[in-house]
Amino acid sequence: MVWNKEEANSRSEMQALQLGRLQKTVSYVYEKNPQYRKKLDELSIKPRDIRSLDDIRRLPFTTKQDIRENYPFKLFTAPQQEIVEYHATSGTTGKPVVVGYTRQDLESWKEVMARAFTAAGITNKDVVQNIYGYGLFTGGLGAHYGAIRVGAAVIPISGGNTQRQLMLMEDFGSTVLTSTPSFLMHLYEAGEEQGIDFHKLNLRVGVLGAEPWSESMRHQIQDKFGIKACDIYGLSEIIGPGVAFECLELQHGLHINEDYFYPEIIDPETCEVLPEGELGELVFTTIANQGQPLLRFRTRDITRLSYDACICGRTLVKMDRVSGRSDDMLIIRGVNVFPSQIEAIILKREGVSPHYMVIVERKGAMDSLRVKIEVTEDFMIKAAADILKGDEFDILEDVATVRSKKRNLQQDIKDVIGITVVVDLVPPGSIARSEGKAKRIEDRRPE
Ligand code: DLL
Repeated sequence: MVWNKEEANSRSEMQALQLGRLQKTVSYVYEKNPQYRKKLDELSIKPRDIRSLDDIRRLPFTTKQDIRENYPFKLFTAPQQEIVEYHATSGTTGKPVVVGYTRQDLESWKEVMARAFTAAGITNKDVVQNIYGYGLFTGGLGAHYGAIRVGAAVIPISGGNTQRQLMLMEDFGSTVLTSTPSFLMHLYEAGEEQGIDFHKLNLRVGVLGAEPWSESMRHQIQDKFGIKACDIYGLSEIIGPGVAFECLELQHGLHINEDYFYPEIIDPETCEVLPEGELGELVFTTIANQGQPLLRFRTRDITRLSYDACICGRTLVKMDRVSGRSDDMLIIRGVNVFPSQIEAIILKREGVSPHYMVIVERKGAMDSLRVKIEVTEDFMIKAAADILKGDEFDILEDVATVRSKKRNLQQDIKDVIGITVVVDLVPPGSIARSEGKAKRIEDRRPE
């Protein structure tokens, strides 16, 4: 079932809709926004030059830096009195990236989120425990709006609050969890410790995103909670969550709401547009936004597009799950490394949990990689029991197991990423948990 009929448009219907909206957006920003007018004038482009969808390639790119430099409102195109809500991302340095929504933008957001929830099978019978943070982060309110639009009941609990999350999950009979995958894993561990059997609860579906996660992480979450887990993607600059979403039927690849956000894939080095199926940086032009429309916004997220038909009946173009960000990519001795590659290996191994931290250090002129990985609770309990029993043979066996586990992980990671790493196995709970997006990289190299 689709929420809007546009989700199943024919390609020609979709392209006609996109072209009309693109032309309108270019005229709108040219007329109303001095920054865009200046940029387009410098390139000698007038709105009337946009005659086909391919003409989008003539438009300039926009980056996070451009938004920052125009802090807080200079890239807004709608007049101040039409803005009804602000959001912002914290970013790592300096001023946040600010976005502003008009009433109509909020309507669009509700619609695209309703599409995502409908695709995950969520209806007015559901109780959505919304674990995404409320506030300037778009996750909380985005999921809130979408849940209400489909008629579900929302528990606006926000992030953190582990004990209360577990209590309400049981007492309110939550059927849907909306959360970052990493925080959900933390909730599972906390609940398991208290003897909660998640399979006995009413939980059915998870709509998870805001950070990269792997297929193996999906399987673990589905098994542990007894739910189906669908991926949801988005970024504040474009609208927040709801830019793209997975369907329950296939759970493979995310449908992009391309009648709102026009996607392209570019080579991040040359900025050349890549053909369908090639891996590169995702770029969006918002073609229905009013508050702060963005032309060719460089997301830094790495993925590929596919226009193949989907079994769910949607014709919306699909993107692969995001494998990482080009700026999350570590370059170690010339080799490109994504934390997600390491995560995929960890998740396939027994005795270790998906809580890990990749540490980059520099010794002399050489960069080196260390990966801290937590062992599981079961593994620790057995080792501790052997030590208490004082059975030397068992203790020696435990030590040998740890050593071989460490060696195997080091070898597996080397096989995949191509460089030697040191693995440190650490006790459960020793890597800091985040209430929102997980932090996986600690770069200790001097600036
Ligand atoms: O994370 C919006 C969101 C909230 C999406 C809730 C999904 C659910 P930002 O804080 O601006 O917005 O961060 C955007 O997070 O460019 C990606 O790098 C990453 N990201 C978001 N969703 C996914 C996902 C929200 N499903 C940045 N898979 C994006 C991988 C994701 N990465």
